[in-house]
Amino acid sequence: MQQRWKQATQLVHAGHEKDPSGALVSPLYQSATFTFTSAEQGGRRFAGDEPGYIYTRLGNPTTNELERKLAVLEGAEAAAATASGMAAVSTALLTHLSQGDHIVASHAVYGCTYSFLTEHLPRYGVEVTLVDCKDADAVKAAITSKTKVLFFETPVNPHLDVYDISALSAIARQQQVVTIVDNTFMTPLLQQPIKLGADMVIHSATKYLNGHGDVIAGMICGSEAVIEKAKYEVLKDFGGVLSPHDAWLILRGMKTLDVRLSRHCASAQRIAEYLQNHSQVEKVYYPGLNDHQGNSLVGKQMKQAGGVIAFELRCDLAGSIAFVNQLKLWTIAVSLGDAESLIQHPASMTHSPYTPEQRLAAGISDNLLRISVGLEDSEDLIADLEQAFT
Ligand code: LCS
Repeated sequence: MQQRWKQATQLVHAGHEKDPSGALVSPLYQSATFTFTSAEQGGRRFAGDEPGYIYTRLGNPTTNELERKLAVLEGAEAAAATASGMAAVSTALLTHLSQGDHIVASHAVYGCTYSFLTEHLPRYGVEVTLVDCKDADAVKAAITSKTKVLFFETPVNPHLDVYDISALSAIARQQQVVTIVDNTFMTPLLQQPIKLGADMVIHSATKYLNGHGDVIAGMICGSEAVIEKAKYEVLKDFGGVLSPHDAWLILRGMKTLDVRLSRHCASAQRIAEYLQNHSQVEKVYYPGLNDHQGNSLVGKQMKQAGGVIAFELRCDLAGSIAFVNQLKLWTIAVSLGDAESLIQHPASMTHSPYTPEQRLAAGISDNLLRISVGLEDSEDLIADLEQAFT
């Protein structure tokens, strides 16, 4: 039944089980461990012969509620919560990859994902090929007999390139390659990669899912079998599980995701158009604009264009930095998807793990600024941008 609800209803009710006390809101199970009625029962639980909780690193009722909710929203069989978006990236990849394997990944991804792909995976004997996933033929050509995973974000952090999930997943599937999509910028409300053919979805739940800037968290979604492996082989031993308190905060935050996203998207469209028409702006990157590379997929693959915009000013780097420092209402900070509107400089902040040459190859210019449009009134946000231009 939960699968048939509209997503706004799923956000409020999916995964929730009535509490015996009658509490409207699920209680927070802030407990590291769970008691057994006998030594025999403990043994049975460890052996998997009896269901029930053991220890929060292996499962917790509050965390499980969040996992059930996100799985329903993504149209996945199951989900696992992780301690950060990076724990989601590493867990999803380590679930599939072993020494000698090969992965094809997008050349433009969040900075620490880039480090994980290019510095850490090779240390464990995994070969990585980076490609521009706008070019489906290049993706196809990069796949070898050793390729196990195709990994990309769409839209891409920070310049919002959009990749065709159905086309890329189909190419991967033909070669028995697993497609993993980072859906952080969209959330399942704007894009459902599994329904488009991807095998796994990951999130930095730090962003829109929680939405209040007070939690670091991640999620992975996929088939029952893959999530079982991720939880009881990778997360159990590598240890990057989410704290139940943070899971409880995300459960609270997610109830309002639908209404928050409506505001984020409407304001971002307005602000993108304002920037596009500004004489001091060189280029705006926002999928909701007609001239954007991914515009034809808005309304199809993605319901709306989201709340993040990137742009370049008609000035040098020092001028761009001066513009950022001139803002009063926009806050200078990394992260995105919060109530507060944020601005950051990818080359020196989120994408600083790249070398300048790697950024150039990935299409991330040194002049690029990235904004996350918050929940303030868009007129106030535009007025603040306007005073920073003058
Ligand atoms: N995936 C994407 C697309 C991200 O944007 C981020 C973080 C992560 C994964 C990692 O998530 P975390 O561990 O931080 O929860 N992106 C950030 C950003 O653009 N600014 O600060 C963090």
